[in-house]
Formats: sequence, C-alpha cells, structure tokens
Amino acid sequence: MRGSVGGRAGPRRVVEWAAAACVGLLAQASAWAAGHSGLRVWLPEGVTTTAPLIDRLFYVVLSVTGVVFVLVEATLLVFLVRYRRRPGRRAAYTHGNSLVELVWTVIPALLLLFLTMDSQRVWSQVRGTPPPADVELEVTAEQFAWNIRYAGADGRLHTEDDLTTINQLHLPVQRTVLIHLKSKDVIHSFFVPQFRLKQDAVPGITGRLWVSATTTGNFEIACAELCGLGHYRMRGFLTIESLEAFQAWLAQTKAEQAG
Ligand SMILES: [Cu+2]
Repeated sequence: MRGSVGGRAGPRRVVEWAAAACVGLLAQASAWAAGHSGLRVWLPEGVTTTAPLIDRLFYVVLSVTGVVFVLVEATLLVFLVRYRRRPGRRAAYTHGNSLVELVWTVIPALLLLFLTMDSQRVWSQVRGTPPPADVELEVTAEQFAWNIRYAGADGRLHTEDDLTTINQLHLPVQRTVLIHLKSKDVIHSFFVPQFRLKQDAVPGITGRLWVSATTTGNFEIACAELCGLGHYRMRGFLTIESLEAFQAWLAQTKAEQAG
C-alpha cells in the first residue's frame, strides 16, 4: 500500500475509506428501499394479510442487527489499525470503565426487549386464536404427497360429501381459511413462502394454521422437512382464486370424481 511506508497516512486513509464505503452502502440501500413502495428485499411476494407484519419485523431485525454489525466491524478495523504493534510503543493496561460497561449492557438489553415485545405482538396476530373461518380444510402429509380434504355442501369435514385431492390446494381469495394439518407417517413441514408460514406436520397432532389470501395466483407448496428419499418431489400446487372460481372448481372436480 502506498501510504503505509510513509507512516500514519496509510492506516488513516484505510479507515476513512472503510467509513466512506459503509456510509455509501447504507445510503444506497436506504435510497433503494425508499424508492420501492411495499419494501421487499430478498423475500418472495407476500400474499396474505399477515405477510406484511412478518416482513416488517424481518426488516426491523435486519436493520438493527445491520447497524450494529457495521458499527462493530468499523470499530474493530479502527482498533486493529490504530493500536497495532509498533516498535517502541508499550502496551497500556486498563481495568475497565463502569460507565462504558453500563452503556453497552443497557443499550443491547433495551434493543432486545423492544424486539421481544414487537415479535410477540406479531406472533399473537399470526399464530394466536384464528379469526372465524369462512372455509375449513384438512391437509394430510404423507410420503410423498399432500392429501387435501374439502368439506362438501354441509360445510363439515369427514362427512359423506367431502372432496379429496392430491397435491392440489385451491383457496378462495379474501376469505379466512383454517387449515387442519396432519401427517400419516413421518414429520413433514407445510411451507408456502408467499404465506410466510411454515408448519410441521407431526403424526398424532393436528396443527392449525389460518390464512387470508390477498392476491390470486399460482404458487407451490414445499415440504420443508427431510421426510425420506422422495422428499425432493413432495411438491403441491396452490391456486388462489375468486370465491366463484373456487366453488366452480370444487363442483367440477367433484363431478369428475363421481363420473
Ligand atoms: Cu415431506
């Protein structure tokens, strides 16, 4: 490095350059984020009423930890350069500083308390008592498929007029859907990234999850738990459509199965 031979100019330049790079990166990132309405970085599209809550929490945690990361790494770099071993310079000994220790304990504690309370609030909205369901259905995982059961005209599951499909999950948009999640054999995991939901399907336990979709479209259901040799092909297809289209599909599928 050019400046390092000439004494102190080199390290200082490196620190200045690093600081400028950090500030520049942060400025770029925030400008980019501000320019995008409905901020979404790295995450797939969110299609439920609760997805924005989870995304917001994700970005809050990412910003807090991001700022702390940059500050800690920048301080580390400064200290590495500034207090490096130099001929003729003796090490200084310190026995701590109560004020500094208090500050670096209290600030993280407050941050963690804030994150705990914020995430608890989101958790209770997403996974607390579900709102009254418009549609109830059952998803039973097995090696290596998703068995879907819809209630028939009576609106109740496990009656004569139920409709069952394999790997085809249809949901009406803007309706609250309660999913009873089961497993026939081993532990699977029901994962729809666009729902921001991942729930284990455990034999002997019926899991409950609810969604209210905000957009129509076609998505995929992945099994997110290594459940055997065919795990890679345990893939379901999710269609979110209007209530009319959903009811028409139910009727049509029922007619096809009867015929
Ligand atoms: Cu599986």
